[in-house]
Amino acid sequence: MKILVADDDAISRRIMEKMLERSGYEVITAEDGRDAVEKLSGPDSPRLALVDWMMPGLDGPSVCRAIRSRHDGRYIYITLLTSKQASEDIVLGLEAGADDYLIKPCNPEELKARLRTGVRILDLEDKLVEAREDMRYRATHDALTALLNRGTIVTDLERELARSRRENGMLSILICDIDHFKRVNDLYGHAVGDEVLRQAASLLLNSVRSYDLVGRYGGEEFLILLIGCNAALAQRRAEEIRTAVQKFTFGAIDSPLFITMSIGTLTSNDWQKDMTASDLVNQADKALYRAKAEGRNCVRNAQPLEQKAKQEVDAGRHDQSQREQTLPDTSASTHTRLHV
Ligand code: GH3
Ligand code: MG
Ligand code: MG
Repeated sequence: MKILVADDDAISRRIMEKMLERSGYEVITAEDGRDAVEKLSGPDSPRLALVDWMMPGLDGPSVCRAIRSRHDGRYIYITLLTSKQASEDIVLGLEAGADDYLIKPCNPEELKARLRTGVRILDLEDKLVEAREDMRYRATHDALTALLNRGTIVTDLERELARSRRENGMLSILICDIDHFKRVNDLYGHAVGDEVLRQAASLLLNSVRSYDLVGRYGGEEFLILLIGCNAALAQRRAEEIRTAVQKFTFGAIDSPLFITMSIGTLTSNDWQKDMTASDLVNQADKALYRAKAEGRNCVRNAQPLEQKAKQEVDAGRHDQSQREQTLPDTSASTHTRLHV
């Protein structure tokens, strides 16, 4: 384990370095407080530090304060070395952020034992951070597919809607639903259904750019947010996804299994003022229902209300049939290719 030894006195530094190296530490030395703060920065810097109190420039307590004022998430266990014995000095050192202190000259065995305490505390800290990260991941991701879960993708949609309004940027949402998925479960069982969902999820994730977002919205329904894609591009991407799913051989059973997907899309950079994320999903969902009604394995586009209203005013009519724009069905066939 790495340890930083900060002491302006070269001989004390050398003695400490030798002793700690014999105990198995990888020692990094600093000649003053500023040097210490610098060497305690960066992802690979030591997390254990032995810092002399009296140093030119930044003294030990100032080093502690500088380290504790950072918010980089890495905890550094700091032991102050001091010849000060008065309790008010010790209190000052601990209040500056030191974890422990040792009075010089220090007993090597006591120093090693105190450092072992530091290592134990750092291990505990690592486990806590790991547990926190694990909990954060579980709270935001779907357990079966490892995609973003419904709550997270909806929150992301709210954020992207706000950004689209603020920056006038294009935002597309794609709601994708596996066709006749119930048949997969009915014919092959739930475990095969689960495997198909996992593979479909990773296919979707691989079909988008790294800054687009993919979430599991419901059972066999996925929500994709394409950032900065205009309507034509979003349509093309949805078609590509639909085709990729249609062509993909799902390896969930001994023989090849094919499925298809219907997709509803919605794109705009000019959203109605009071429109919420769930209004957007509802509109895309209506386009998805049309895709289902019109044979499945196809993409249908919903036009944002704002644009529809403008067009209706321009056209001077309120023809219900104009309320949703239909893309030509470019799929080779609309029959279900579920080979079940
Ligand atoms: P449609 O083409 O109209 O979408 O038909 P569908 O069969 O895909 O849709 P339906 O809503 O009738 O059925 C969805 C099925 O998805 C029913 C449900 O049991 C299944 N399902 C939902 N979540 C999971 C899951 O986590 N694992 C598995 N194996 N099945 C799931
Ligand atoms: Mg379905
Ligand atoms: Mg469904």
